[in-house]
Amino acid sequence: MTRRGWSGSLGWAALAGVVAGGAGLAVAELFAAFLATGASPVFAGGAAVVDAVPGWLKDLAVAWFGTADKAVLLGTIGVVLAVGAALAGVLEVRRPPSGSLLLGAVGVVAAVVATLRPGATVLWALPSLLGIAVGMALLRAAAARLRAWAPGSAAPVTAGGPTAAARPGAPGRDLDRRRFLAVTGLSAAAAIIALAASRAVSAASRGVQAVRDAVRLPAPTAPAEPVPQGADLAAAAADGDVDLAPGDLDGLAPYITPNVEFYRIDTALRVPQVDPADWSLTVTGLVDEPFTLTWDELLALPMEEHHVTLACVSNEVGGDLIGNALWLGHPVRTLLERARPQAGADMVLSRSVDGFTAGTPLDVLLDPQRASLVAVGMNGEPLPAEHGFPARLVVPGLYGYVSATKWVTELKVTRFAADEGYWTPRGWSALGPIKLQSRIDVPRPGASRAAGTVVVAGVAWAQHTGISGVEVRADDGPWRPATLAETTGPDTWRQWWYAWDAEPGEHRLSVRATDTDGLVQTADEAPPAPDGATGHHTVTVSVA
Ligand SMILES: Nc1nc2c(c(=O)[nH]1)N[C@H]1C(S)=C(S)[C@@H](COP(=O)(O)O)O[C@H]1N2
Ligand SMILES: [Mo]
Repeated sequence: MTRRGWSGSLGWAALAGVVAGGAGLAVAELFAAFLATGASPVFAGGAAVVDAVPGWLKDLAVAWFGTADKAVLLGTIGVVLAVGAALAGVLEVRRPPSGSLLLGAVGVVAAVVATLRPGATVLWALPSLLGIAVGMALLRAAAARLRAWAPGSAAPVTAGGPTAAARPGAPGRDLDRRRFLAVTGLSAAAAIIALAASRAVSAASRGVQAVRDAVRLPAPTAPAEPVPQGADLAAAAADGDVDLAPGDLDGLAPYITPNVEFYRIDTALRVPQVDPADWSLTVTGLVDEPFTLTWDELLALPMEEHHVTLACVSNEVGGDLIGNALWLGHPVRTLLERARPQAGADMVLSRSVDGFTAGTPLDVLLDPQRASLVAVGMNGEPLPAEHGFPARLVVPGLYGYVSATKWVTELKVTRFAADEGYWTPRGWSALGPIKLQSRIDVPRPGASRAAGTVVVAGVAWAQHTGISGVEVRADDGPWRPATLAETTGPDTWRQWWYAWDAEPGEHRLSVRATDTDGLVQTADEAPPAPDGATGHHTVTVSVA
């Protein structure tokens, strides 16, 4: 065997492995598309990785890749699987059946992982098992043909010397080569067909999109507090209501965040597609009267509207994992009161269809002064699928990870001593009140401005307490009061602006807020974990 032939057959072996593995995976995906999308080995495996990776790695992934973190994860899984399958191909040709056993082991692991996903049944093992059986059979067949065609690729030639087929120019070789290529080519074709079919089947889940688009939300029995004219500075500037040129505010987050721009944070690799016809909300646990509501029953209840600014605990100082929306929903409080919580209960564990849970203090949810909603509408539309369609929780004043369960299906009244939400065992605090914070949106870091009056603007938030003041300073100068925009109330962020008299040079601009309790935002820097970042947002600008 020449070197060239040796490496050439290694390449064929690797290709056979990748094709067989790919075909097995495609078969598994197709089966999963029919059975349960969550049973797909790729997504069950990916979700298991998401749940298992340590918090610091997850934070790093978000920091590096932002909202592309899920695509990067799936891409990485794809590369690892392809390399593993290539290895299985080489092993199967050289030391049968070690390669197909390797594939089988991966398939069994995938099957077990799938059965451990939230809401899984033992049936969820089937797609992986069936897929891997197909992959193993294809690999064995391809490897046998390849060994016959290029025997140098097998384990060191044993006593007795090369077989007839191995001799150059032997008539059998051509036939074996054609057989190998046929097996591999047919496997590849089967993989492509299975993949296309599974895409077609999952396209049916887009049906939920059509159902969402057809939903007519009820009118609120208690409509929203009106948004004051001066809550959105850019709009006010455009109307001539404040002495600012609209262009001065380019980059300032709008008071209401449009749904398409609203940040999205969750552990779901595939957005759950929940048909309201199959959905229900159960109130259970330490209650005297557990009950279940259907979608129609929920929509028939009185609906309230409320502006609430959601924030993620992972938001860095100056970050954009925060957004403000008008939510339509039914108060969580009345649902809990109807179920009649028992003495000793102090937490509500809300659960999503995808297994995510959040632990919220019961007294917060029972507080008549706090508009905690089972929300069905967001800025006048049904919830977008990524934001929890058909229903989610929205609790003013608490970070999302302890309150804002999307695709919510269960409210379990319980005790902090007995239950914990998804993020608590992963190093995040059991309680997550939103911390007083402020952000400079204008100018952007690194921006250049002409000397003279420079408009500085941004947002500040202290949900459910409210913002009473914002101050800005340049370099180590004195804190100067900014002008506050109006707001609907304490549950949302508040815009602010400041006319800075800028002199030439490089300058650092910082902001700090004060809440209506008189608390001044701390300069102490803390990272997001375990209960929210602190410190002053500072941007550097150059003035010429
Ligand atoms: N089902 C589910 N709900 C969830 C989460 C999740 O991972 N799964 N993440 C929570 C977190 S950490 C935040 S900050 C908010 C974000 O809500 P949004 O994506 O609508 O902005 O959703 C919360 N609800
Ligand atoms: Mo979050």
